[in-house]
Amino acid sequence: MLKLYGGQRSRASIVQWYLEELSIPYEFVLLDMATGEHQQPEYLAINPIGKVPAIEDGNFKLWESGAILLYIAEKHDKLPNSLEERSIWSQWVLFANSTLATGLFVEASREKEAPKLLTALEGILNQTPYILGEEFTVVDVAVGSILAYVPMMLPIDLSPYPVILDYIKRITQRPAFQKTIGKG
Ligand SMILES: N[C@@H](CCC(=O)N[C@@H](CS)C(=O)NCC(=O)O)C(=O)O
Repeated sequence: MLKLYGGQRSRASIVQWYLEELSIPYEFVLLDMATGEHQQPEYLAINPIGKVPAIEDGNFKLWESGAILLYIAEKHDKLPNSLEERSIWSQWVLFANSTLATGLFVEASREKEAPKLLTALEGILNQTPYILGEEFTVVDVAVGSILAYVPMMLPIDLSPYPVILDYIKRITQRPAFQKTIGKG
């Protein structure tokens, strides 16, 4: 069975959300990050960078939540066939984990970056219910998790972005979200 390594309230919940969406059986290996279990040789053999999440799928090891999301999507035939379409999906997952997460979470750049990023996403989500169109995809797990963290933990006023607020409401009501990130 796939093993997902994470800490309490960590980004492992993003991967866990997607595993629950696809009803994939997994074992959640909870590391005691407060005592530095993620820095111990046993875990560094899985992720030498010493961060969570990481997975073990048989003998295969993988870390970085975005890479793990795309691996799970591909393994379960959820990615589109054409190179161009698949690249658009990667674009969004990378955007979520780099540009969006940095722009919202890093305090020093938040004031400058957050309005630009949120205004762009407000426009995109005004066209369709999910990032890539009518259907919920792994891209919504990547982008949606970062957006859903905003009201949970960041001092960002989302009231100028009613479409984003509506999107957050839509994705956070999903049972798989409630069972994972939504559990707190
Ligand atoms: N970009 C990485 C971020 C991983 C990350 O920063 N994880 C945090 C927990 S949410 C961590 O392991 N922190 C422990 C540490 O830095 O010692 C991903 O999305 O997987």
